[in-house]
Amino acid sequence: MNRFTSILAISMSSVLMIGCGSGDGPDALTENQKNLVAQRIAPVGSVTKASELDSAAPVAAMSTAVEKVALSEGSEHTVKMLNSGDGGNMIFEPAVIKVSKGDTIHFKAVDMSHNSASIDAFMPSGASAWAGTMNQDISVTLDVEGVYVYQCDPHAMMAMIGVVQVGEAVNIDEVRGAADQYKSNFMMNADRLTSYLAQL
Ligand SMILES: [Cu+2]
Repeated sequence: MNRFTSILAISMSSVLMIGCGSGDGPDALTENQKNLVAQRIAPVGSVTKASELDSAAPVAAMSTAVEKVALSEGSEHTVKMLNSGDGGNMIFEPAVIKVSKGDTIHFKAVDMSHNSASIDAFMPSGASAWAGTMNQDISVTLDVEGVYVYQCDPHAMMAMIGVVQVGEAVNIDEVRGAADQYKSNFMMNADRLTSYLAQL
């Protein structure tokens, strides 16, 4: 802006000098006239470069994009198995849930052709696996703290998966590491697991 202003000032004053055409040198303008000129060529407002506009906005948007899931009240929680939900097709709802140690999750077979099954790579050590029967509800009590990722077996390739955090996310690093590999199994909704984990 300083540079811009001085270039403008120089070019404006040369024009004025030429325009006066008196040839009398610097004394051609009175003090009052010089002040008037100075006021006229003073820049109005401020200049923002396009490059400055580009850099700031997207960073701010990204940092607020992910909404974290809050701890669910009570000790019993329901997760629906759906053909279609708010988050897409072939989906658990809610797909991400935070509960307390010892809580029970009831997986409800609202729509047909789904189940809920734990995945060995996505459980805290010492936790028990589960594998629900197709088209049937299953209740799972989670006594070991950590992050669990489970799936619907027939729709695993469509990323019909869900995430439960029990207590503290003690195994989150292992889960994130395994998720990077596991994503390659998904033929559809490939970013679901990453976005679910980001909500913890
Ligand atoms: Cu399914």
